Amino acid sequence: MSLEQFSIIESTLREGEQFVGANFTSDDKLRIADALDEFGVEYIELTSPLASPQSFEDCKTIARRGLKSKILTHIRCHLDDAKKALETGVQGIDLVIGTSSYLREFSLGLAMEQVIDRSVEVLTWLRAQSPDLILRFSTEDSFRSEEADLFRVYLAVDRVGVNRFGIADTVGVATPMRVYRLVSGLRRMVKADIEFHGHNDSGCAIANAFSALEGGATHIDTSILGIGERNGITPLGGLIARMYATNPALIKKKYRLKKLRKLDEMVATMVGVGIPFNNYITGVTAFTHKAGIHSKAILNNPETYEILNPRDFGITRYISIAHKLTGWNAVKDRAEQLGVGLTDDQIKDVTAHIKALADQKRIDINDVDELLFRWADPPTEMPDEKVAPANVNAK
Ligand code: HCA
Ligand code: CU
Repeated sequence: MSLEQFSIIESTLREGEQFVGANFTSDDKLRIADALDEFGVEYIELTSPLASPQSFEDCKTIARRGLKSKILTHIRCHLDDAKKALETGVQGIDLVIGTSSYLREFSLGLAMEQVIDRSVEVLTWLRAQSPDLILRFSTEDSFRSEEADLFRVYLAVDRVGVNRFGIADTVGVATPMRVYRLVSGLRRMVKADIEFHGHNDSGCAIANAFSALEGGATHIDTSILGIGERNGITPLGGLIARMYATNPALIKKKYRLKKLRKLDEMVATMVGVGIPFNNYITGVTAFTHKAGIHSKAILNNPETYEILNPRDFGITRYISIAHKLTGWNAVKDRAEQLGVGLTDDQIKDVTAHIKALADQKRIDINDVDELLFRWADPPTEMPDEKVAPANVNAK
């Protein structure tokens, strides 16, 4: 059910602000919020209004902006935080408190009983102030907390009437199986929505988010490019790739996928990083095919080696042909792009030549083009005007 009905809580403007390179101005925040809204995320989470005076002002401005995405802010479990958050006019407040012994001992200095009492106190107060506020309660470091402690605090808080429970893999220690077990356990106990927030320290953030949905979670936290503390959380694009692979029609309907590339590029620039070459969807090699066997099949039917259709994301696939693994079908396609008429036998000859040349040195698309023109009958000079490399919008 959740795989069809999930919502994204986009936390670039909260968890993402905790990325070492992030230092968003008010204007940056508005640009990010507007772009996320256009993309179609259901919720946007903002840094606590207590973080700084400007954070408070920005929360108010974004809350009043009339975006379709619901605006949330994120606070500690303190009455003072709750009061300030209410003043911002956001639609929902995400509360978090540490429940692992690490955080209770070395950060909060609270026993589990005190964690429960404080959570109930703050949530009860908030609920009394505003019956319509979307209230979320989350346990920081859930996967290094005692399961019995988690369920005790969840049940106590459930009686106050929270809309959503959060499970947070704060240190990136969880695995898909563990996430599935914890989420489905909670799913059986409470009726409220369930959110999963997963860090990526051991590379499981996307898989864990997916597993959470399979276990009955309803909301997933993301940030653009995954930015956040340390190496960050489930990336928006990665979650989109994962969910599209399961149900393309749903994802195409829910989100404006062609906006993803601009979002990734904009935030990469703002925080001073490049988009990794192997990034989901927007990485420079995400739709590049190389080996001859792959290229041939891609030219016949791209679904042979692609579960994501680049066109849905406004991106073009690319077939790389200037190397020793090349194949004659891809070389033929390039000859057709250049308008060089060669028979299949001739193309096979050129291909053998390309491979031999690539064994000697590193070659590029210009070397291939030159060979193709030379093989033409009569041989033709390569024109000055270059034909763009073999972007393939295969049949
Ligand atoms: C933090 C910790 C947090 C909170 C997640 C949540 C985490 O405040 O930086 O509110 O569910 O990873 O535990 O991001
Ligand atoms: Cu986090």
